[in-house]
Amino acid sequence: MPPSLYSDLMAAKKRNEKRLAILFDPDKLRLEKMERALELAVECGVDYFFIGGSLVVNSMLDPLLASIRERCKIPLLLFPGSSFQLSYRADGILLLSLISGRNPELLIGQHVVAAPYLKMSPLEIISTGYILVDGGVQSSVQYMSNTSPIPSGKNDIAICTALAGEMLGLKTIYLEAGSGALNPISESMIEAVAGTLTVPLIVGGGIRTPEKVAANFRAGADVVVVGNAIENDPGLIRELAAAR
Ligand code: 1GP
Repeated sequence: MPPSLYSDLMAAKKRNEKRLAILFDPDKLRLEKMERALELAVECGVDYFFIGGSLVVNSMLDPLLASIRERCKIPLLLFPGSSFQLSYRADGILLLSLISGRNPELLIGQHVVAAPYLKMSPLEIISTGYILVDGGVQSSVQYMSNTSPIPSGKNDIAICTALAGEMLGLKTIYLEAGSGALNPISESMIEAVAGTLTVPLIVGGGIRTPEKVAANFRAGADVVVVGNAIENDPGLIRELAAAR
């Protein structure tokens, strides 16, 4: 049996090896740009593709997963905005519980609906404590989830939320500033949260430069996620990958 995505991620964390994830939102995808992004991702050894978005109103999810799989073996992880965004064609799913919020649907409700599907599926399930932090502009996640993000300067709240998530058994913690955030998660918050966790820390939202990727890794992120910046300019993948 191949090693699981999660044990591989934990092993990488122990070796202090960093991972880059590219987020494809099926709604925003432009095919010509995706082709280029895939080529470069393979060439540069990108570690994961995360697939999902806050809405996903088109029916592109299955065809998108199939067409990426035809072209490369980079692991495909669903990053679903709702229980409608599920597919057997991925390798795994970040099963997100929005632990920064107090919306029961996103803490446990949608998970109950999705559980029978997931139980039957071949997907590897990686439970994830999803923590939304204020990124300086109202994000789609904030609006759609009807929750308040953690204020960007409140490292203590982020630490306690992440710790509670780990204590509840969640396998990773994801600090999210929201897609297109003006202010990505601060290095000081990443450092504070990473310092208290034993599970892998994923960071995303508003990350646009290799310098920022490198700074996030130095601060303790195990996985950095970039979406918009690559959708705009797939050529950036080379520099982002070199920042690991
Ligand atoms: C993934 O939402 C982010 O965590 C992606 O954000 O699109 O701003 O890179 P960007």
